[in-house]
Amino acid sequence: MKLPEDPISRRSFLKLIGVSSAALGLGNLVGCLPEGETFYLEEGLTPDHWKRAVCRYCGTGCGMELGIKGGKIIAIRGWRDYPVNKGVLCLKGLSLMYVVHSKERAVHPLIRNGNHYTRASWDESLGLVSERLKDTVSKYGPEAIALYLGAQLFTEEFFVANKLFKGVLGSNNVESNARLCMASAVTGFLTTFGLDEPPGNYADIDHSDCFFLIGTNLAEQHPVIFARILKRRAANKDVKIIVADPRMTPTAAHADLWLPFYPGTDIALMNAMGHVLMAEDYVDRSFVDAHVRIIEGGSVWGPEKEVDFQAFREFLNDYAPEKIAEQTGVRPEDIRRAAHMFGRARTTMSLWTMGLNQRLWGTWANNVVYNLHLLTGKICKPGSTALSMTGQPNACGGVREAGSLSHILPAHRAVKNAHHRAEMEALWGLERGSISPKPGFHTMSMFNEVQKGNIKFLWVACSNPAQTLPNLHKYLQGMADVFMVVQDIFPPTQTQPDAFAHRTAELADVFLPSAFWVEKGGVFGNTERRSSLSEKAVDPPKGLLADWEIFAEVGKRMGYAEHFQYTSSHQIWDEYRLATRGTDMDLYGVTYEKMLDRGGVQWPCPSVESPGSPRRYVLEEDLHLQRLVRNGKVRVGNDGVYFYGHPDGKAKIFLRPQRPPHEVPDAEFPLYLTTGRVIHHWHSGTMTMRVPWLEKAVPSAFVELNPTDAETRGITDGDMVVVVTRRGRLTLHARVPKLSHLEPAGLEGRISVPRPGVVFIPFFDPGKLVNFLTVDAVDRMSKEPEYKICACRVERV
Ligand SMILES: Nc1nc2c(c(=O)[nH]1)N[C@H]1C(S)=C(S)[C@@H](COP(=O)(O)OP(=O)(O)OC[C@H]3O[C@@H](n4cnc5c(=O)[nH]c(N)nc54)[C@H](O)[C@@H]3O)O[C@H]1N2
Ligand SMILES: Nc1nc2c(c(=O)[nH]1)N[C@H]1C(S)=C(S)[C@@H](COP(=O)(O)OP(=O)(O)OC[C@H]3O[C@@H](n4cnc5c(=O)[nH]c(N)nc54)[C@H](O)[C@@H]3O)O[C@H]1N2
Ligand code: SF4
Ligand SMILES: [Mo]
Repeated sequence: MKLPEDPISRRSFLKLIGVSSAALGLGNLVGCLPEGETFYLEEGLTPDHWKRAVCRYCGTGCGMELGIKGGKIIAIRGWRDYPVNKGVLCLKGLSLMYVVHSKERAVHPLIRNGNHYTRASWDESLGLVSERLKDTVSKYGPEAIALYLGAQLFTEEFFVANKLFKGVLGSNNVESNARLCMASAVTGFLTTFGLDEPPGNYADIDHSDCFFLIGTNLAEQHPVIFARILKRRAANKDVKIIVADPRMTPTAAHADLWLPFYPGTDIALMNAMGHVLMAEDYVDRSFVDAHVRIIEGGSVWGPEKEVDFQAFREFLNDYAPEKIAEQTGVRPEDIRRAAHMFGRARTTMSLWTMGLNQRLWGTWANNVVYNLHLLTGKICKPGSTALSMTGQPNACGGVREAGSLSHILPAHRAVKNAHHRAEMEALWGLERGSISPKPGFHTMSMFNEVQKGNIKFLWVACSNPAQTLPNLHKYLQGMADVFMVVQDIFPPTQTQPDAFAHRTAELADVFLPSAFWVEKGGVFGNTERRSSLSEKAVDPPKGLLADWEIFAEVGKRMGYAEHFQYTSSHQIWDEYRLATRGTDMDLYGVTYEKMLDRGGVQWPCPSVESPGSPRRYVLEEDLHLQRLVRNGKVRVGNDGVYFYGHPDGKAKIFLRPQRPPHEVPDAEFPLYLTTGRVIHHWHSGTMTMRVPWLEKAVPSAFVELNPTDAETRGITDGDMVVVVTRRGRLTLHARVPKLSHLEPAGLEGRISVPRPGVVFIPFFDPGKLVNFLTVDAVDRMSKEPEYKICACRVERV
């Protein structure tokens, strides 16, 4: 198959893939390359050899094989027996060759000189970075420096970056963009189970009879996982899919039941499902009695009060479907139907992403999903689980596991814990007391400190915060004023059209180009606790270093050479394995060789001989639990389930009430604005906007309106409109799908439409920054911003 460049063949390309998907029983799901097919850059090319890699886009973590000829990638196919994707790949994964071999790749370090950049040598630019870092620490202390990393770096790169900042320089101001993404999932795990990361895995999909998808657009954002779900349903007619989302998305279009609630009312919706499950006795009382405590905890991390089952029943009484129908905008009979499907199915699996996490009450929303599974005992069994889907390839591995947030250290250790600090200091060969006991700034407060001038040195690697932070008007000046190092694969080019602008790089004082994923190799840790090795496939453009080499080089130049004597990422991984040994996320048994051989390994994996742990908290499958039992630390009952994250071995059901979002519509701003993604583009678009057929398919941002809201404003499809919030305004074209009714069967392919009262704008377009409009209010527990909800008005230009 040839990868098309013009829009005509792009159309036939999509059709081709669509047809193949239909043959797989996937209906009108487009955007996936089926197993067994290969993409060639041009017809007639034959690769010299093939290399195995793991896709660096989403947190699905698909295995792929790259065909190489003359040092270039010329073909891509799915890794056939890879357990995650079994040979299937999506559009983004396939577009790799256009990004890696783009003529616009950054190949020289640059140093700012007033309004323009001068090309600099590595020696000069790394010298400047090291000097400046040293001066800042000695003048203002370690709290005046900060490092902001993207969760698309390899685990080894995070490990070295943490060693440099938290270990050697004594600054815990290390954050990752996963704060904007997975932080509420983390606090959800920590409160309910006591430990981060999920009990179940993707394999549960193949055993599930009911899927509850809430606040996730899998068909566009995790297409390979959605394909796996559709395949399950195609093979088993009793399987049902429920989609709860304020928009009719391509995901919802495939649903058996769509629940179109108003943004921010999903806690009420899920509590109402809980009410029905309770009232109609879908409860697994013996599971609850054995494994669950019920907690009333209205406050943030405040004191918790244990209550009895009756108190939970009474709490849910306020959420009878009839009582919350008006507030949520969902018909009571639909909520009942959803609860029946959830409760009646032999096995039920929930999946969610940013619709629940990027919220003022994101942690609570995560808790409430777990409530439904704990109440019905539909967890820790094949096909029954609640799986928080990860956004980026290494938000689990590099960020959460390797400790790349300002309050944590590698392997689920805490900055505040003296014993944990001492362990890391010993492992890193540092003096006792090198790591500061004070957590650093979380992302939004970090950029606030930049704005206030308290942070004097900011280093951004593999992220584009000047486009992707919320409420941007508040933070851009700070980023322009601070001394900022930007490390990216695409440069600041001020002569380009807006569509290719790099909003962060263009504010840099020093720009460092880095090698791309397939040019360096390393490990990603995906949604399901799977660590996978992606091999180096091709050489980087001449002179480029891997991100970890840049961090190590700066460490050496600052006078800490003995701590950064690495010659390969393999060495770094082996040091990191030791840091995890004996912990609940034991990776000691996960070697480079084993990851390649098996297609990734799921932790806990305490020994080189052990296969890893597909399901957690289940004696039969969880190697950490087996160790605890062997050592006489815990005793497990007949069903083998034990939630060892909490001292009493029980998970918690929390009584979480519905609360309003930060901003709700009013007379002046009568509509909800929600933001997110399209299948064609990755985040800030630096990579996918450079793929001709993706850029042509969706060249610019748009605002999606329901036909009823468009009609009352005299807006028709394609009109230029202005969207206004309390923080800013944006002019863009309107997308008004022609739909007279909103039923799943009425929607085809990629079209989506919000429910009445809601509009949607994607954030990929550097020329139309929707983040001038969004709010920067954060969840009080996770500190994740509420990108998903604010109030706006829309007017014709
Ligand atoms: N093509 C593509 N794929 C990607 C990415 C990409 O940029 N492009 N990014 C990756 C990353 S990092 C992430 S985090 C994931 C994100 O993946 P998703 O979370 O699936 O995608 P989003 O578009 O951010 O938002 C998901 C849904 O939330 C809904 N929503 C809006 N308001 C609410 C609400 O109040 N409650 C609920 N429950 N839902 C609401 C929106 O209508 C939307 O359909 O995608 C990953 N995959
Ligand atoms: N309005 C709105 N805003 C959002 C969201 C939303 O839903 N709505 N979602 C939020 C979420 S969930 C996320 S995850 C963030 C993502 O936000 P960002 O991380 O800021 O966005 P990316 O475009 O992924 O930035 C990655 C950068 O790394 C560069 N890069 C790629 N590979 C490498 C490499 O190997 N090394 C280096 N050094 N650089 C590399 C790319 O060119 C790009 O500039 O956006 C957040 N912002
Ligand atoms: S689903 Fe995600 S990991 Fe898989 S090919 Fe697509 S972007 Fe890559
Ligand atoms: Mo994300």
